[in-house]
This record gives sequence, C-alpha cells and structure tokens, in this order.
Amino acid sequence: TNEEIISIRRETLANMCDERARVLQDQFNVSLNHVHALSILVSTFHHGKTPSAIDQKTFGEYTERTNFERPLTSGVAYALKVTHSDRAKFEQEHGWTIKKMETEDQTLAQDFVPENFDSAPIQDEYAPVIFAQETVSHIVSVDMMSGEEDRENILRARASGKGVLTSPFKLQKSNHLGVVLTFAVYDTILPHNATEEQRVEATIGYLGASYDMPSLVEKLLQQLASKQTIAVDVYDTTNASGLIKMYGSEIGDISEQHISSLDFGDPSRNHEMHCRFKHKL
Ligand code: WA2
Repeated sequence: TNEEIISIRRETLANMCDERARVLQDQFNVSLNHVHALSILVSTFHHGKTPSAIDQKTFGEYTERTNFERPLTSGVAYALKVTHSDRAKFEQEHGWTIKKMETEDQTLAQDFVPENFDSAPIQDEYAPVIFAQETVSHIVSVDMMSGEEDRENILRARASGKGVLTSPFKLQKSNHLGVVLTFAVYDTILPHNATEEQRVEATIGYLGASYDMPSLVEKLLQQLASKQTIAVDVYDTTNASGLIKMYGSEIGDISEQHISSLDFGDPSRNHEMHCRFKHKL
C-alpha cells in the first residue's frame, strides 16, 4: 500500500542519514585526536627540548606527511602566547612584526598583498602563528587573537584544557564557511582537576586546525553511495534561535526530512545533519 511505501521510504532516509552523520562524526573525531597528539608533539619537541627540535621547515614537512591522519582538515598551525611586555623581544627574535588578521574588505581588495597586513595594535597579549602547514602558510605571523572567533576559541581552549570548536565563519583566504579546532599547549603537565587560573597561567601556545566544511563534507559524501538520492545539510544548532548552515544545498523536499544528531566533541557546541530525498515520491 501507499502507506507502507511511505513508511519504508522514511526508514530508508533515516538509515542513510544516520550513516552519513556517523561517518562524518567519526572522521571528525579521528582528526581531533590527531590534532590533540600534534599539540603534545609541539609541547615535547619544541618547548621540552633546548634547543627546540621543531622549526617551520620540520613542522611543515611533518604536518604535510601526516595529513592523511587528519581527514576533513584544511591545515594546522601553531601560535605562541606573547604578552605585550614580551612583544618587542619576540618580534626582534623572529625578524617580523605581529600582524592583525585580514578583514573581509582587505580580502576582497584585488591589490591586497600580505605585506600590507597591518601591524597588530597594542593588546595585553597576542597569539602570533609561528609554524604552519603549507596549506595555511598565509597565517604565519598573524595574531590569532585579533579574529573574534579564533580569540574566543583560544580563551576557551586554555581555560578548559579540552579541544574546542568555533561556530562556523569565513576562514582567511577562503570563500567557504569553516570551523577552527583549538588545543592549548601548557608549559607543565597539569593535573586533570587544575583550575582555570592555573591553566591560563601555564599556557604557552595554541595548536589549531581549520576545517573547510563545504569542500570536505563534499569529499566525504562522494565516498558514500547514493549521493544522487539524498541531499544533506550540516548545521551548527548551538543557538536555537538561529541555525547556521555549514554545508548544504537548497534542493529536495523538506516536508520529508530526517534529522541525525552529530557530536563533534565540544559539549558547548551542537550540530545536526538534516537529510531529505532529492526527488518526491
Ligand atoms: N587557521 C586557518 N585559517 C583561518 C584561521 C585559522 N586558525 N582563522 C581564520 N582563518 C593557530 O587556535 C590557534 C588557526 C588558529 C590556531
């Protein structure tokens, strides 16, 4: 009967959606674990050894060769915590000035070249990128605290000791929406019950990964069969009054929709996958 067909169709959609959500969530979790391990690598071989065993060249080669371990990421980078009183010494040692993050107007300006990046205005502290994977080399020397989303992430990462995610925003040098995952690096091995103040005090840097959602979810869905059958949207649903679409299209019939939950590992952010058939019954 028609009712049975509709019921089977609904169940098929639910199964396909749940499978896609699970694959995306698992891939995200795999890369989160590797970004976490990378933060420990920097702690051990950059901060834990004198002289450091990591420079930009080593970091660039290592992160490029281990890219397969971080599915869905478009690049990883390491920023240092620099207080204003240490800024002059830091800039002298590195031979460059700490830059402010590029604004959207600057991105759109055709004649804008990185050398024109504005020097960062005076702040209590900065988070300049010192190492970057080749794919995100444009953020080297940029103060990540000068970007609202990155700044919030840095503050939350170091106070919590956990991997934290931004809400979706337009990444530097990209036309797509993405999210950034950040882990703080500490100068001591902190107990699990360390206070926020102890954590902030012990912070020396921030290891971050950027995720370009549209191109990466697309790549993932292409690996699964029946991409022609269902349309998939991924939303940040943290703010119930305004869902943010991270990936998706307008096609399909939303009267028949299945929602699968997604857990990207940051309890203060919520995500969902919304699926529907591309063609009506
Ligand atoms: N990485 C790449 N592109 C970006 C970006 C970012 N953040 N922010 C805006 N566009 C070094 O949390 C520390 C990486 C930030 C880490």
